[in-house]
Amino acid sequence: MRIDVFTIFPDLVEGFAGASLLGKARQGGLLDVRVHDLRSEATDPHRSVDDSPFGGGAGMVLMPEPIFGAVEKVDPPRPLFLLGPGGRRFDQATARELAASESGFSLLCGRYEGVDDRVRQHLVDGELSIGDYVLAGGEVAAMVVLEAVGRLVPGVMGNCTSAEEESFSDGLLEYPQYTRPADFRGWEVPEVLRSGDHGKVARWRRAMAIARTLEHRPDLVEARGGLTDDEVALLESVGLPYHATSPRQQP
Ligand code: JCQ
Repeated sequence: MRIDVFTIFPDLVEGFAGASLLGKARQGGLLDVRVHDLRSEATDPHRSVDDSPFGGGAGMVLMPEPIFGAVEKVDPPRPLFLLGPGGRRFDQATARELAASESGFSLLCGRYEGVDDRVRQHLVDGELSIGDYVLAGGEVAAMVVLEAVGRLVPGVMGNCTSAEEESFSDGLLEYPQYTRPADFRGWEVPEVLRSGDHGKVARWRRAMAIARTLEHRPDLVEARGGLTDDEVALLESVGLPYHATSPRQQP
């Protein structure tokens, strides 16, 4: 899968894409991440990428020429997304969609007080936001998208099952994990995990995932339509209380 990134900080994004999981996926030929420097397409001697806003006001705006120039030079895979706080929320479902795309996609990192609106109107296909906060630039957001999508591309994760089993794959938080030692400073690993009873372990983990999600992220339980009767029964069977909010349609 090819992913092109347009930025005024190519070294930052390049360093990230070359390290760890993404770097290995790239070396293995599974991911083709191409980082492009917007400044290299600046048209003036000072290689400017920003200018003051028409109509006045504080700060700077990313100019259209370097952006159109950089994008048109390489004809990147589309859709091309602008990263900024005004975009559609990037979540795990979006990551899954993007990871499933054959031809890939591209990311444009916004910056300063904004981007000349002609970029939004005539160049990009959509806008993505990683959350309701304002960053100095879209680079960190682009790296979030790269990592969340990259790890879902088939073959990228070493352990093929773990991406699937993990948090959010069925709308629940993860169950508690433990490793050695069995007793750390007097805090013991739950007995069930050392019992060797795989069925019992699986039920306990499922119950804990449900209980944790109810406790910390009731919005996620709501989003999947509440709990099934079986899930409520499972919670009760391991001695975890359940206070119903709204009933769920039985599958
Ligand atoms: C991304 N959530 C927040 C900052 C303007 C498009 O124009 C701008 C882009 C940025 C950088 O992105 C974010 C962001 N997701 O701030 C200002």
